Amino acid sequence: MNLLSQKISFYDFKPELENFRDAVIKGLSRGQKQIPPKFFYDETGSQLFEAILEQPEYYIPNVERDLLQTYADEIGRLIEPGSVLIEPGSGSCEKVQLLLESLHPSAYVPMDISREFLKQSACSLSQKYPWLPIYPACLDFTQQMILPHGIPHGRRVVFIPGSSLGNFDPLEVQHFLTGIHRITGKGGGLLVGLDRKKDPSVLNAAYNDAAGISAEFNLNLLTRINNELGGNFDLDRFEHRAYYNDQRGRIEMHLVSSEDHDVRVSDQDFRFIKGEYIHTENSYKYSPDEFITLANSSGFRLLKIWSDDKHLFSIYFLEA
Ligand code: AVI
Repeated sequence: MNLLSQKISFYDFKPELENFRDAVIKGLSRGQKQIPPKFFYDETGSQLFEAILEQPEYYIPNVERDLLQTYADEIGRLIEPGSVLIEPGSGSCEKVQLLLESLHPSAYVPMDISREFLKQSACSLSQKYPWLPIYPACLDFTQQMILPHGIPHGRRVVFIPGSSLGNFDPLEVQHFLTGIHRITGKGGGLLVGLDRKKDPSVLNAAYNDAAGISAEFNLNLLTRINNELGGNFDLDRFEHRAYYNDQRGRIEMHLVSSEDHDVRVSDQDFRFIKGEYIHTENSYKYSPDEFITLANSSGFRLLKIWSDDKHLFSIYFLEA
């Protein structure tokens, strides 16, 4: 599909991918071994993540979809038709489609680090919504938040669904939201979908699905290291562990070594002792008060919050 035949203006800010090898070597050399969760998402990892979204225990997508569908008109009125809608980490641009008819934005700015995926998603979105001007921006939104030139005037509203803010530390979230405040300007909006604190048994089940997909997703990181960095991780010597850390208010994902052994990656040896683990992900859970306080400290004030009956998940609309 030719981008020019559609209302698409593609901007490539040429994001520098953090070198996978450097990050892995650095992470495995630390006292507490760790690898950042963004490296989960090679092709297999992205497919496994899509499969997680289908697991009955992983309630987030269904609850968020129901909320967006139920309150789309109200959300549309609050955001105001004619706004410019910006989505960092837009991926397949699926969730925004639940809002487009009621929002009727003057432009949509999907942002993603994955160039081809961004182009494809923008093209199929444009086919479904030919009236919508789309300005896809290829960038790493955790490193740079820049808007493409030429986007229409109008209220700027940033959309962050899927609880993706939960994968950052609260301090990082505060910096990130402050950066968003800068680009929306005073009067701009922020629409966030974020997972809530709840009975730990519900959380533990969500990250330890019975079909074992979360475990496969976590362990795939080792397969990726073996394939791309010439590693010799033996997947039978590592176990997936995910549990709710009540003190920190977050799910932690680990890969735990089941015995003492050495692993070689890119010509470097790393010693694992039995029970030692690589920390691969945090997924913070927020009570509404906690998130509103955090957003306030970045200059946003709450206008409206929508939650499901079981208080599993909330969608917040805030104003800059
Ligand atoms: C992408 N992110 C919001 C997911 C989460 O729930 O933290 C990633 C995930 N990790 C394991 N399951 C899902």
